[in-house]
This record gives sequence, structure tokens and C-alpha cells, in this order.
Amino acid sequence: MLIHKKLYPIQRVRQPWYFTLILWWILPGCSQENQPQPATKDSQPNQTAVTNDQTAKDGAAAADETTAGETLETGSLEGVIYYDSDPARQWRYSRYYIQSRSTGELAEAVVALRNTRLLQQQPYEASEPVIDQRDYRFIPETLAIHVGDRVKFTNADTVLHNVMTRDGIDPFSVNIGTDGSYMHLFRRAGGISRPIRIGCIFHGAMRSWIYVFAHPYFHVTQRDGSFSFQDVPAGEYNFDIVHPAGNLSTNQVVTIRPGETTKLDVRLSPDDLRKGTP
Ligand SMILES: [Cu+2]
Repeated sequence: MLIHKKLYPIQRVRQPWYFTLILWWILPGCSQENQPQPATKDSQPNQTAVTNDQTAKDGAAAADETTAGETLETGSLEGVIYYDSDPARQWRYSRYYIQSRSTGELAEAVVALRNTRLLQQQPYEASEPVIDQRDYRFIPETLAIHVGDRVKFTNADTVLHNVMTRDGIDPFSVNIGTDGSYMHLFRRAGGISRPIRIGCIFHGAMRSWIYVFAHPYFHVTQRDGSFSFQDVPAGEYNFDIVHPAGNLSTNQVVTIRPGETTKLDVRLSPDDLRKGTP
């Protein structure tokens, strides 16, 4: 029925000779637009709505410097993040995140690579990490995930807690009773510059940060401050380090060479403290 309706006017009305010419000129353009496009990152499962203006902008600098025609060869990157204390400039969070003042290995720092072009469509395994509310704290306090991952919030305390954020594309606020839980899907990558800040409306001191990346090269350091990235496409990257709870931030450029393991130890100091409160 639909076909009949569409064809009817063309069959009935006699067109002038130049009508065919016009059709011949217009149709190739239309058919080009209607051709199926190759699958993009956004169309893959677990990678919906991967947009990150800031990361795209920041990554452009490193990407532009990378030579054209590079291969898909990979290398590794590993190292340790340290914090060098300065008695004259006390960092009030040091006792929570530094186990040894003499060596300074920094825990709970987020480290990540940044290069929008090189890090497109990297394979990753979806995960469902848990953030527990225990002793009036979010544990872990800092989390890094891949876009499309779900985070399960639980409550091990005997009081009513809440999980809320005003950040991201779908802010939420959910009360969680004892032994209750709430699962949230994170559908947009904010990268290193735009974490999702989590709080509890009942207890103002409770806080947590969730960093959402559009690639798998991110890590939250443990007590030994170490990190390791395998199978990284060779090229030049920005290497970002952020400690949201301690309000530290720095970055530097790193080059991954094919078949090689690049060692990178980074030492932060009071010079890397950001202005304002975390
Ligand atoms: Cu609470």
C-alpha cells in the first residue's frame, strides 16, 4: 500500500524531459547519505554515549604530535607515584594516603593515559565494582571505571545512608537502608577532568569520586603507589595524575614504544596542590 502511494504520482503524471536529468543529479547524493556507516564506538555494547569534550580537546595536543602512519604495535608502561613531603608545607591528608613518609608511595591516586585518537575502541572487560558505605565512609573513596560499567552501592552500617550526585548526564539521589543496595550505570566518560562526585545527603562528610574513562588505561594506586598498563598502542600520550581526596593534580607527556616497557616514576609535592577544597 505504501509503495503504491509513493509510485502513483510518478506513474500518472507525465514529467518533462529534464526531470530525469534532475533526478540523475540528485539521487547519487541521497544514496551516499543513506549508506550504512561503519560501526562506531558509540554503537558498541557497554560503550554508549562516549562523549568527552574536555578529554577530546586535551588529547588533541598529544595526538597531533604523533607521527602519521603509525602501526598498531603496543608497549607497556609501569611505575610508582610518590609524594615528597615538605615539613614547611604540611599536606593534611598525608597520614591517610602515605604509608611511609621517608619513601612517600602515594595511595588512591588516579593515573590515566590521554590521547583521544590512539585510544579509540580499545577492548576492555566490563566490571561491576562495589562502593560500600561503612563506618560513615564510602569505601573505596576513589574509583575509576570504564564507561558502560555499573557501580553497586551498598550499606553495611545500621543507619540509613543516601547516594547522590549532581554531576554527569543523569544525576541521582537514592536512599539505601541497612544491607540495601543500588546499582547505577555510568553512560558518559568525563575522563580525568570531570569525575562524578558522590555524597550522602544525611552525612555531609561522606564523599567519593568516580572517574569514568572511554578507554581501559586507568588505575587507582594502592598503598605501594604502583601502576601498570599493558598492550598500549605505541605513541605519545599525556599521563595524568589526580588525587581528588588530597587535592593534588599534575600531568606529563610519555611515549610508549613498540615492544618496550617504559618506566615512569612520578614524584608529587606541595607544588601540585590545587587551589580550593577537594
Ligand atoms: Cu550517610
